[in-house]
Amino acid sequence: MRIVVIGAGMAGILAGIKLKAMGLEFAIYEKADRIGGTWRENTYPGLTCDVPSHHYTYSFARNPDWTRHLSPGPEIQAYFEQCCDSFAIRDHICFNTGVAKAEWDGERWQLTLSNGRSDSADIVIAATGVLHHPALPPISGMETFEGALFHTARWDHAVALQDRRVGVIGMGSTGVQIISALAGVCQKLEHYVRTPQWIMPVENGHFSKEERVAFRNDPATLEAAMDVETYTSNVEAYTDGLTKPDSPGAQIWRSACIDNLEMNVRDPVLKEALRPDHEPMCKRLIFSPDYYEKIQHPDTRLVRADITGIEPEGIRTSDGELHELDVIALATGFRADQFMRPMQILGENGADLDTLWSHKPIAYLAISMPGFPNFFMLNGPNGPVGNFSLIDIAEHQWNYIEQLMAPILKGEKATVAPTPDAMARFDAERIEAAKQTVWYTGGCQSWYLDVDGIPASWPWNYSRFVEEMKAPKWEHFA
Ligand code: N01
Repeated sequence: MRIVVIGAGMAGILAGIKLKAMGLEFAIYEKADRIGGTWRENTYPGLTCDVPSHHYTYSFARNPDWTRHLSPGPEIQAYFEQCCDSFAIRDHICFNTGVAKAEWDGERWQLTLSNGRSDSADIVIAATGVLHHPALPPISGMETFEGALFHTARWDHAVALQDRRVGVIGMGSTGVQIISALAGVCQKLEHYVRTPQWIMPVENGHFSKEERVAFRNDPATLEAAMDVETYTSNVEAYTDGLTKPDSPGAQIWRSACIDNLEMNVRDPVLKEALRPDHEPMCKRLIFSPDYYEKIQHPDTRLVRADITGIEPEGIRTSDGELHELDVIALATGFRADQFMRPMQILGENGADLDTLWSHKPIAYLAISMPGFPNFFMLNGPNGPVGNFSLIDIAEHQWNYIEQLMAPILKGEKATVAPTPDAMARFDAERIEAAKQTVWYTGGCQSWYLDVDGIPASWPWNYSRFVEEMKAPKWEHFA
């Protein structure tokens, strides 16, 4: 039995660690020259995980050394590097090797690699991530800009920012973190915001040296500091708020965002310019300790006028103003419907996943597809992607995938894939539930919405997800 994992980001590393512990033969193919996925590709100033540090770690590899309550990106990258070494999976990773094609030949998966070589596997685990194809805005004249222009996931660190005129387009979590980091650093910092977002206040203090020593010497201290019970009940309350927008829990989150704006933006004109016109949590909630403070920095300016084009000297807005700039950062998000594409994946009878997903991607419980035997996804389509730890989500999914793999590994079943009927019924139920969520009812556009305007995220609460992941319903599989 040979297993191939595609991608060496957070989820692929998890798969590698688990497969190693199971004593199985496996390879991880990684298109880049380093592990890390999103934490490798995003290096923008201010990059921070908005999930509390100690909860954004594998449950079996706690890290006493996080320096802050919310970890900076480079620390997270270093953590994953460290995990690869301490669990000895680096030798299993083939770097600079993408999977161009995976084809089911009736018995096994035949893989064509980007370097022209081939491989085969009994089981394929796709751990290719969700947000990795930058969405470039259709703004005219971008190619004419004489300064530096790049997407935030392709940050050009050769470009100096100090004493320069910098424009950041977009107010998602990325744009907000960049404004927080660059306010007061640049000569002029402009934030171009088409749709203001709600901001949840959060503290981001440092762990003292003493705390970190205590965490290292006594794991019980670390577990106590994590307070898993409270964290889990917060996640539950949060997902309840998303899925039942009228619930008292949702009201608490809503009020916290509204109070944050009311209390922390002094100028009434700026306050109104920053006031969203949709429900809090409709777009993925932004957590920030200081965005409102930083947007009020004397050298920082909010620009709400629409962008009409980019010119050699800068950005032109609908009020006719030309904003002269040296650097433009596109914090314009990602194409969330891409998953492992452009990889070609051919299942039973030559069925092409790209064709099946040409309207929009679907998957049974976000993990598997009918007609694609022994092919399992971590963080696949319509799974839980929200303001909670994707590591925790991937661990639950792995627990489920391990159970799907068991009969194959034992030779009890040659293949495992969901039935078309289970897929269809799951997706119909999912879509109905998605229409009750605040992502749908809250009156906003966001990357959660698919091409039909249906939220492409787990539409039930956290405990339902945990329950579903406990064990496969075998009657849904062939
Ligand atoms: O992207 P986004 P992001 N003209 O899609 C604007 C994760 N993440 O990179 O709302 C002008 O949220 C767009 O405007 P509008 C997290 O899951 C996690 O910030 O469409 N503006 C919006 O303001 C997050 O949700 C962390 O009107 C244009 C922005 O660009 C996800 O990544 C940190 C435009 C895009 O916001 C994506 O966040 C960072 C145009 N033509 C990110 N096109 C953590 O801390 C787009 N926009 C874990």
